[in-house]
Amino acid sequence: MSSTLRLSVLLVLAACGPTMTTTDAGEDGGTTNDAGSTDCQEPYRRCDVEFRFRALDEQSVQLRGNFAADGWTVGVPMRKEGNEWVAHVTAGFGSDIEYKFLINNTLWVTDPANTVLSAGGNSVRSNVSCTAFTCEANAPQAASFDWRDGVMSFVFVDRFFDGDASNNCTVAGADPSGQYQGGDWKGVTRKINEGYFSQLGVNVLWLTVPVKNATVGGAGSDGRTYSGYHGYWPVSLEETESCFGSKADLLELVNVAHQNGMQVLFDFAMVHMHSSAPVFAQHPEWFWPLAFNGGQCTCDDGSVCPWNAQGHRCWFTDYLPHWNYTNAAAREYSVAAAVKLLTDTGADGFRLDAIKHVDQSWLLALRTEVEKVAATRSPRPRVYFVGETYDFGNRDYLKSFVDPKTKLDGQFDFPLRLQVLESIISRRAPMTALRDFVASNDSFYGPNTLMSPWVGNHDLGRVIHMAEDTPMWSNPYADGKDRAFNNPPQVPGYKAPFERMANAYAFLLTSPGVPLLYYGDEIGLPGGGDPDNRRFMQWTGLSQDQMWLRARVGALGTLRKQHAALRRGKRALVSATDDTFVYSMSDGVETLYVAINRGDVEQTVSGLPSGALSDLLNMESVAGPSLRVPARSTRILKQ
Ligand SMILES: [Ca+2]
Repeated sequence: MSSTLRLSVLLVLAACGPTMTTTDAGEDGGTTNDAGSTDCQEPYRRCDVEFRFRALDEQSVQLRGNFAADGWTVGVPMRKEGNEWVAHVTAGFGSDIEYKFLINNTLWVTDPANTVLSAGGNSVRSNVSCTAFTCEANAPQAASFDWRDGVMSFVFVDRFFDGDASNNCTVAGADPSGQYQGGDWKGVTRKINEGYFSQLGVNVLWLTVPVKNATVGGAGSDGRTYSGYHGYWPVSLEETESCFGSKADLLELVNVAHQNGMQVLFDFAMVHMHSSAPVFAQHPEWFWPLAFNGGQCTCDDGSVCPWNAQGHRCWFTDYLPHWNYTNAAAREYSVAAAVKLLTDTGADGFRLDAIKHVDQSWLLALRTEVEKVAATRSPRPRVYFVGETYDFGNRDYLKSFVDPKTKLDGQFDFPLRLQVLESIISRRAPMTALRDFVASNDSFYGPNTLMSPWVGNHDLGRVIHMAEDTPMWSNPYADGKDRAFNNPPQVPGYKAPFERMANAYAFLLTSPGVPLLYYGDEIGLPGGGDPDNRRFMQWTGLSQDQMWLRARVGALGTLRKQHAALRRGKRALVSATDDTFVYSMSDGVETLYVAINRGDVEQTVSGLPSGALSDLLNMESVAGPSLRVPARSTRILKQ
């Protein structure tokens, strides 16, 4: 660049200070126990990044940026080498560095040798990479499973497949919908062997709680009697659930999963025990006193608050004593049991139920103890913890539990779920709203976090009904209870809801994180709220539309598996309208484009590369920069 042009750049930019970003300010210098180690997964690699600035007659030049917590305020002094100023910083693999040069402590300038600018006007180096690197402390080794590649299915064991009728349980008086229905670990193992999950691209199984539950009935809030088929009424943290088979059956499931390249997460219910649990009789002081008061609880500050508040000191109902983990002995007992469950079975992590209702000391202790075990394994694994914090709006609150080094790797992304539901499935918000949301959400939870994007789970009405021409529930938070027993919904008899579900999966399976498929949602399994949303899995008699959706989910899962950019890449926004959203996913090696039309008529989308494009999902040849996307469909495009 000529000095004349350089001068004009200086003049234009001289008045501009740095644009501070609200995103995470980066790592704090890479203090490591194993500094210099060169065997770790990409997200844990740290690269040396060099910056150069052509020297004229500056007295001093500093590099300022988001590469350190104080990078914008302190920065790094650059050293003069010949006719250039030079500085080095350390940055995480795959990170983006925003920066400016500060000249003579007065002039802020962007990098004249770099044309890439952030929206706020800083220079940007995207997707930092390197071949020589150091590893963060306690990093998972490269040969272990990279959780960025995970696609999760929530397998509701009792409701999935009955592989052994001899273990079936019955609880006297339970309503049929809340009764054990015979599904078991042998049934899951059989479906792994049959390739059911791999055909969907699923390689992570979240299994319902595997420990022994009470085999007595319990009153639900609706007055009906339920069994512990869901696993959330543990009586022992050491014994496994005999209604789901023997412990050997569980070990076999984990082994077969691993042989098939799959990971296993156990649901862990650490909020409470069932009141018939021996540990409650032996150590009543390990539990908060019963403070259930018509749904009211005693919160941390001593005030009365509802169960669903952020309190830790309330029983969910009067037969579920709530652990008091401020008691160290109680905490150590529960954490030790959780760790033993992993070490006994070889499972790969936990889905942590209702994490907001336990004292965070429990979570910190669990991470500490699990990492001690991980350090003894070769290759050292990443033990994945995904939490459930039932909050659709407060991302800061969800984030307060997330830190892969000390707490959760991620949470189910409730706020994103709301936006996917509103924009793609029930179509009450424009696609531009989804675009605006992901613009900040993709990096919101910080480096190395892995959230789980989803649309359906076991606490809400089946999502296929929100995709009907007229959504069954107008409230996006609806629990669907009004249709759980009264007039339970049937499978829709027309294709549009299945196409809208496929669009939602197209989004989820081309987004960062560990996407979740709730069992049965891949066939649009119908159902109202709990317990109707937990119907036994339908294996036969599927409609044409159900089979179409299952095949479509499988095609999307396969594309995600084949193209690292779709699972490990970064999203860039291309274009959006009320009905369409186009974005790219790029991992620095490959770029794919995802074009979603949620509307009921064909739409033309713009902003794509010019020339021939291959639609990998529909196996069609099309051409950019503008192209047509049929009603309620998605194209996944490659140049
Ligand atoms: Ca069975």
